[in-house]
Amino acid sequence: MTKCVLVTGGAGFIGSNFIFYLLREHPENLVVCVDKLTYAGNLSTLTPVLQHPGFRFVKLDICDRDAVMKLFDQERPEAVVNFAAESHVDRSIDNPSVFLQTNVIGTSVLMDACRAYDVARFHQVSTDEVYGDLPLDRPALLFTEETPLHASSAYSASKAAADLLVMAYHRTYGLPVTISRCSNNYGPYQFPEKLIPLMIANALNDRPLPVYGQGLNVRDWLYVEDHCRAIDLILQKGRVGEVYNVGGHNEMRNIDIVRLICRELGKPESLITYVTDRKGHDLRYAINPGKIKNELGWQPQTPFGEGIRKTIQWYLANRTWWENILTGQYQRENEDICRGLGVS
Ligand code: NAD
Ligand code: TDX
Repeated sequence: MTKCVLVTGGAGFIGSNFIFYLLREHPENLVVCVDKLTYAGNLSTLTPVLQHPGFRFVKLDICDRDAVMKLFDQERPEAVVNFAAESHVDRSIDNPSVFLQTNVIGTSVLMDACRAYDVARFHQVSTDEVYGDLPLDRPALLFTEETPLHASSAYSASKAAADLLVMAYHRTYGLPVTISRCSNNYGPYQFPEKLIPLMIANALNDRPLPVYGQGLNVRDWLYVEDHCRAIDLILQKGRVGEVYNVGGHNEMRNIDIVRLICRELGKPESLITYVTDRKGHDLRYAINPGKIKNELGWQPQTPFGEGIRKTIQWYLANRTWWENILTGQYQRENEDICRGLGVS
């Protein structure tokens, strides 16, 4: 029987990778992608599936209550996976309010619709950033699901607020929810404002590589497809009302990532430019993925060395994709594709 899965934020980085994953692994599903097409939404990413019979695109703001209710009435989804968010920490430092609107209010609107239409599962795609940061000099310390929420930026505070709301809807209304908190993702289709694609794009254009502070901050990197598989497993087998941390024990200092990108691209390290540090910059993130491993049998499948080479190759082979972002052409293409689909 066809199962309708509503995926929000599917024109973004992880959401689009998740849609490809779902259509490949569960061809029986109908996937409805809901996206507002903010600056981070790129419909050209979804070109390979736009004509797929099991796929439909809807341009919609998850904060628009009437439109969300109408869509749920039409589609009657069985599961909702919420990727839609403002996702860039630096932007949240400049302008927190849109983060609160989409990440908190948008999540509550979606959950109200899930309640009204008896959706069997609401999955919230959260982040390890809700736990705050870890010190650099205590490598044995890792985030577990019991680590207290302790957000540092407006981005992570808005994601933490959303997580609290999700658990409150579960307790108060019995909404069948799950939450995943993943570490930093990398891979194809990541917007070139985030560390890895920004450094690849700048290096290929022989532009400076802006490293914040001394580049000693540590992130725990996971190939995007491993994250997609974790979410799918949680949807299939995860326990309702539970949080699952997702991460691959792959901690790297920013400077080492940037140096590796220079090496792989044959570019000089003299491109590296140390710039003013991010305000409130989290020192280190590191996930203990024991729960998802023990309960659901999840393990990352792509070692970092392989994933970063695949990612660099992808950016080399898909230069038009990211150059259209740098020139702004992708937003005109979004309008053209919407017109072609009859979507306003
Ligand atoms: P992204 O910025 O690439 O994509 C976000 C998508 O959401 C875009 O397509 C955008 O148009 C859409 N969107 C934004 N506001 C919307 C709204 N009001 N209504 C409908 N659509 C809207 O983000 P990403 O990196 O793919 O992250 C996806 C999710 O995963 C986010 O919730 C983020 O917090 C979480 N996450 C990301 C990472 C990471 O490393 N990128 C790690 C852990 C968790
Ligand atoms: O130009 C840069 N120079 C630099 O040194 C950029 C963009 C980043 N950095 C540093 C800041 C961080 O220490 O690199 C690290 C990674 O930065 P981002 O790519 O902006 O990611 P981060 O802030 O760690 O947050 C990411 O992971 C968790 C995602 O953007 C979030 O959406 C996710 O929740």
